[in-house]
Amino acid sequence: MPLPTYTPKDFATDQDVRWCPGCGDYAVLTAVRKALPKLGHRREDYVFVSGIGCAARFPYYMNTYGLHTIHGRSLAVATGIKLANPELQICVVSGDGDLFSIGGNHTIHAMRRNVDLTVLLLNNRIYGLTKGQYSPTSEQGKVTKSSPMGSPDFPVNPIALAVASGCTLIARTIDVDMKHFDAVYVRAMEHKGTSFVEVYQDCNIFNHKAWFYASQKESKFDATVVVEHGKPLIFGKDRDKGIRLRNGSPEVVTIGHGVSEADLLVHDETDRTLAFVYSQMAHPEFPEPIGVLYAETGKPTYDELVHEQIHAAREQRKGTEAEALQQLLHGAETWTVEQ
Ligand SMILES: Cc1ncc(C[n+]2csc(CCOP(=O)(O)OP(=O)(O)O)c2C)c(N)n1
Ligand code: SF4
Repeated sequence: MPLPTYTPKDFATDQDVRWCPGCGDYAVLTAVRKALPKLGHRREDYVFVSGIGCAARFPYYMNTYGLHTIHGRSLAVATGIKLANPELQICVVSGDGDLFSIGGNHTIHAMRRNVDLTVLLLNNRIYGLTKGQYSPTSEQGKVTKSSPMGSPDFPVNPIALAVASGCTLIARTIDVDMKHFDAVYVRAMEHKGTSFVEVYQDCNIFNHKAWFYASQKESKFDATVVVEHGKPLIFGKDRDKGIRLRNGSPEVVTIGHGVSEADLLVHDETDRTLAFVYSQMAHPEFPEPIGVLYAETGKPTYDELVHEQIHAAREQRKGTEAEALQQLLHGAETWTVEQ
């Protein structure tokens, strides 16, 4: 059957969107609804899965299948859904607390297993829903109601963690940059394997302006560098600055002062070591890399491998499914506990 021609409206629900006015989650919701019609799947093939938090309200607002699960368990549930029906297109949307604190374990394991799904981390560096406690991505020294003397924790680095966990597509984008978000999101959803997108998201109530250096036009050209495969890392309002590698470490240089474009680092999205280098580039010392930082194709996905085993087990089986179950129940792997 030919695919219906969708518009963003087809993905909207009749639910009142209950985020605070000005929250960055609105822009992400709009951008996701705009991107889905380009992906070429039926609406009923999408499943949006979330944990608990403000960002985790996302599935209510998408006219697709969806599950609002429990805190930190979105990826465990999403993995189960993918295994049960590998045809589904799964997008997990949740916050930094949900995905990196209580759910940190599941995030690592989904990534290392290369489950075929997309994770959208709406990173506002705070717990929004529970009213502004520090989160695993909050900067050290962050003063909140739960850390009146400043958080003693050093933050988790989501991109470095994704690199270390073996994630096969790793990207970063910003809530207000809809065009950039769109390109990155389409790429992530089309990727076979785990794709992870860190979205710098403004929580204008509890952590306003946390990412303004990267999102506002006065500062973003100097504070970020957009990476594109095969292109040199050039940035700055006048596009006169670049990144050079020296002994494996990045260095900010000014083009024209004994440095030419040919000296600059050229983005190679297939280079995991480079992705780790990018994860270490932090404002204000460096511009922060934005875009698809790493993409690996050809690695088998968890769901494929599990289904290969199911297929192989069925091939080896003699008789009907019912007989196989009986064989299993009466098989050699049973024992009697003596009184
Ligand atoms: C088991 C459990 N522990 C704690 C909570 C309380 N809780 C709800 S949401 C949340 C964190 C939300 O922060 P984040 O994931 O960053 O999402 P945001 O609200 O900022 O979008 C916490 C700690 C809970 N609901 N369940
Ligand atoms: S508390 Fe923050 S993250 Fe939650 S809806 Fe309000 S602005 Fe958005």
